[in-house]
Amino acid sequence: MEQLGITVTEHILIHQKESPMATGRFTRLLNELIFSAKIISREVNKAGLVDILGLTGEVNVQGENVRKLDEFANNALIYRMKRAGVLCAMSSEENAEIIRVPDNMPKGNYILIFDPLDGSSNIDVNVNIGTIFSIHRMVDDGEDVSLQDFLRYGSEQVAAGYFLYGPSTMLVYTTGKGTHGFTLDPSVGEFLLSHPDIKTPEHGKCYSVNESNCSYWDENTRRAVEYFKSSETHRGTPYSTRYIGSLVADFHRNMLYGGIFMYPADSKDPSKPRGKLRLLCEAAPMAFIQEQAGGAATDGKQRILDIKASSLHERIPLIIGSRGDVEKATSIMQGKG
Ligand code: AHM
Ligand code: MG
Repeated sequence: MEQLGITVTEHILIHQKESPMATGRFTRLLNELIFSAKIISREVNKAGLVDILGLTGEVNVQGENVRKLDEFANNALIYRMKRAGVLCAMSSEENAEIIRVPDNMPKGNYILIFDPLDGSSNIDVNVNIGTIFSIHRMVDDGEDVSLQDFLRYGSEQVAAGYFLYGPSTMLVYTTGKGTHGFTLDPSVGEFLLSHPDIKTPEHGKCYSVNESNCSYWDENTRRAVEYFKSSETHRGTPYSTRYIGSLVADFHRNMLYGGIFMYPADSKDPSKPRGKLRLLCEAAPMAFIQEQAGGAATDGKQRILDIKASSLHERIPLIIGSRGDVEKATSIMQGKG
């Protein structure tokens, strides 16, 4: 019989025997995320056709203008996930405070952190955007959920992933047993396994960084980027620049082809001295996914997954991608060359 493909749920069930955390509740959580992402994907796909593009006129907690699709994605996720019966609280890039599941709704012991629509500057121009998620368990089931349940090490995540809204919609996720990619087949409405056990090449051919910020970088950061533009690379030729400005899209390409993505500290820019990307909803989940694909992620000093968050919306420098390239960049950034 023709191979009909493996859905995400089947994939979880197949691996359930190896994974004690793959309980029915986790499958439920993932299925609710998938349903939310299908709804977001539908809106993204018709974005040019209806009056949903453009700014809402509000400013989010990060001080950025909120775009309509951002708000739609945020509301869809909060609405669905509150009712999933498996979470006790959530945190969104768009909300200043944690979002608790109300007492009149069924709760579980999972914590969900998400960026509802990452790469929002690309929404209006039909370029890839994504949803990033990170899942933790409560520190102590017996206690009421608190901020401390969110301020965790990345290494404590039980799962992380992203949905990429591109020419096709993809889900890439890990539960700590490899990184797996699924592509939405719109004709049957299911994500089918398309990229089992993704492995990032040890070195890549491209570097991704917003180089217009270079006057804000310190000298070692500038030297690290210069290295990838030189004939000193392991290839003996410069890497190509590839920068979309959508973390999910830049990350996805580099993970599959090999390469390095950097959003370093703009130490001389008072508006983002600690980098731009958020530790909990961007850097930590991407680091988990990348490590499970054989790559690496640091803040230029230490492994991202070894960093404990000190606030919900903490920003952090991010150097992520092929292990050999990340190690080289980190070494130069530490002044070791
Ligand atoms: P967002 O979550 O508001 O969309 O911001 C995060 C995005 C990332 O997707 C991307 O890597 C980065 O911001 C691009 O920033 P810049 O435009 O400064 O290069
Ligand atoms: Mg983002």
